[in-house]
Amino acid sequence: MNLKGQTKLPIPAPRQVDPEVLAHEIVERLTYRIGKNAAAAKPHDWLHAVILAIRDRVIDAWITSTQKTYEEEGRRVYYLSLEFLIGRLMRDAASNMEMLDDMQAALASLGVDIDIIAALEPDAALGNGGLGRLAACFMESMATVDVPAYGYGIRYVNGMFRQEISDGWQVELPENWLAHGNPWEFERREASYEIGFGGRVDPAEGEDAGPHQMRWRPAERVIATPYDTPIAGWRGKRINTLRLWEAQPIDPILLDKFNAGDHMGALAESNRAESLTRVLYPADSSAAGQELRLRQEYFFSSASLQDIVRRHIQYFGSILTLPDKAAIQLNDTHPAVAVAELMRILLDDHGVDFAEAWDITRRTFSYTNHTLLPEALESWPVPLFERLLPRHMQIVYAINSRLLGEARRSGQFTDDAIGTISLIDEGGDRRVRMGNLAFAGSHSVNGVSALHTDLMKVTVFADLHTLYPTRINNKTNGVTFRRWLMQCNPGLTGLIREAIGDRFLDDAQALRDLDGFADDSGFQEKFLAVKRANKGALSDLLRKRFNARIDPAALFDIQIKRIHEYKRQLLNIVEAVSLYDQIRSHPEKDWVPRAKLFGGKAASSYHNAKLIIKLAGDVARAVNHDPAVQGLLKLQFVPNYNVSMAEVMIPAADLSEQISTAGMEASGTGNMKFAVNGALTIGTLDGANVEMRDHVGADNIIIFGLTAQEVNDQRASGYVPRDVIGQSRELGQALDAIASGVFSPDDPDRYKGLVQGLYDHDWFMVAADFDSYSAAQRQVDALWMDQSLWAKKAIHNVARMGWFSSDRTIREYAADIWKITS
Ligand code: GPQ
Repeated sequence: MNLKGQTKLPIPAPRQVDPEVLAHEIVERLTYRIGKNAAAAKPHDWLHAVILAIRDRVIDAWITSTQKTYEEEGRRVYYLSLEFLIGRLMRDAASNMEMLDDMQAALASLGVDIDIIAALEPDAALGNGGLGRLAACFMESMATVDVPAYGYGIRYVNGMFRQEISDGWQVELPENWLAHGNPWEFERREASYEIGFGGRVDPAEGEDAGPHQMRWRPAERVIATPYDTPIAGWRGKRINTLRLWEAQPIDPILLDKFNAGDHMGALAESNRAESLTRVLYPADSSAAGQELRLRQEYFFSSASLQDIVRRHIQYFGSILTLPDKAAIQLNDTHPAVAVAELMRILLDDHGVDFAEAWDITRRTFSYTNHTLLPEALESWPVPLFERLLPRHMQIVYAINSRLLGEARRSGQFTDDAIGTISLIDEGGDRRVRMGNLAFAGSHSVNGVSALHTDLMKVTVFADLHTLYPTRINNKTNGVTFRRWLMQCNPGLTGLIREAIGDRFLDDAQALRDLDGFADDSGFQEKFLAVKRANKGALSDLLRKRFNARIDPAALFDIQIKRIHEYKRQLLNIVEAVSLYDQIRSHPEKDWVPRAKLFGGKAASSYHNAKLIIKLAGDVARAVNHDPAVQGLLKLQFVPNYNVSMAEVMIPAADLSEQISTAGMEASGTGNMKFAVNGALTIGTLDGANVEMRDHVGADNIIIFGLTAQEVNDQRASGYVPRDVIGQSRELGQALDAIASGVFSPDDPDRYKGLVQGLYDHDWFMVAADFDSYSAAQRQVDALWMDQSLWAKKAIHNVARMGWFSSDRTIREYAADIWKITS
């Protein structure tokens, strides 16, 4: 059905929002959708009923937004991402629809505590970490700043694994967010597509077939079926769609096989198809590598492209105008095969000639790079790529010959440089470089912080940058202040509203007005009281869940993020060991009570990351049981860190640990969330920390350690960690204690190899930065003694972080890359 031109569609009557009406609606949903009365309803039934009531409001606005998008006929954004780390949606949707307070009152009138039922909603954990959470923030901001956008991804049945800690070791358990259904999603079976794999390629038949036109005959096919979730922007202004694909078999069961007694064989095809979208690879900043991953990448890229092209042709007639109406953003290289897929659709399905197809493709795509780590740069063995996607392999070769021709003709490159520009890595086994494919197939390639973008130009993409010097641009990341301030920290939000009014709710930069209160001692006290209440709430939660005893009066020092050597949780732990040692040696000193909290998941196959988790636990056990440091130092590893846990931990932090080796963290986004919630940052000049310092002021952030340039220089000039350790008594002692088994008496050699690695290589410069980090921590202690000064600096942080709203980031993407003015 074509809605174009039809202006008078029937729509539901407008709804009132007040507690009484909402209470009726909830009871109505409970009765007729869930089949229970209030007396029989369990907390999960109430949650379901509440979500249905909120959902109806969202749907009203969703229909309006969708219609507006069609009528405006402007360019739409398609955000392709293998990860969307959404978390819970109930509070987010209610808050953005401006019904949270009324909903709370409605529930109270029914004798239901909104906090209790909210905690029952499973996290949608369809992502690993920063990259996936950024996609979720962007979806919310695109709706908020009125950009018509679709997110495209995979509906994993099992998202990010649940982490348990058993005897100190990480154990990975399957997560099952869909176990009890998902009231936020709608299956759209009319928009299903076939996705092919393998098979052969024949020349296209017919007189008017062009020289580049081929016919791919896949050996295997699956169906992609979408599930749509509405994403509400602030004040319900616009509702966009997150469309996640599920793989289904063409034949759910092969009855002939079944009837012949081959029961397993009858279901084999079905199992194979369903396994495609079964599980998220828990690979953060590392290439997942396996064939199933390439299948996932192609599956969702192809389904999304077919959907985009189908919609475009339905409304605008010709595929040739696609770039005028569609801006496709590739979130890292995971969907980079979409470049070859669009070329295939243009060449083979629509008979467009190669030059024009390539022009259309490049005007349509843009690509965001999220890391410079070599181990994370995706490439696929040519034989695998060719077997799975024979037609795409031909297209990659054809693109490559043009690309290399252009590079050669420019006369700027040596043979070696041509080798780095090539889409095929010819060193060792031949591999398809997905980063180069994404770069070549896009009109814009962006980094995620100023430093990261600068480094991109001189490292991974140096030669491609020389060939296309205007393509690389920067879009510093941001976070949505709705979730990461207003929803997770109502205490601070209320205090800010009292002080400066409500303007900041719509314009994060208006937080600036809070600067005027930084010196106001009355405000400082209230600010500290809010923080103290948030710390109390976290402390209560940790006691209830993990039987941990954390004194809310201590300085809460928090490092939560994926466990990765470059993020240097090890530096933090070694410093804690050193502090422990110093407190015991000098009990007479005036030590600041600290609680060091850690959280994060390790990739399942990442040995050192798992060992670091074990070390955190081992050190915690020793420290927490030692009466000599009672009340002065506590360590706690918080299991199963996820979005919902972040929402409790971040508002409770005094100190935010952002201590990656300079040059290695592309941006960071946790750093931003902490600062806007009034934590001070201890950090290196890495990623977005650099720009945070520029915004909050060098006096209001604690910076230590080598710069990216210095890290580079030291590595180049022969860094000798053993010598550095030899010169630092504190570091030497801490490492000795760890290596000799002081914290692992049950297995004294457990950390020998880990410590040996620091002596021998220390690629991540733990030793080089240790003294500087330790001195910075003592500076933090000194500052903590002056609570008024601490509060003043923290308030400046809140006031000056407005620029890091993802609304600002999205406006920059819209203006510079997507060319959308909203
Ligand atoms: N990031 Cl390549 C991930 O979370 N996963 C990945 O696979 C890659 C990058 C992060 C990156 O490490 C952070 O510095 C960024 O802030 C984040 O992406 C969003 O850009």
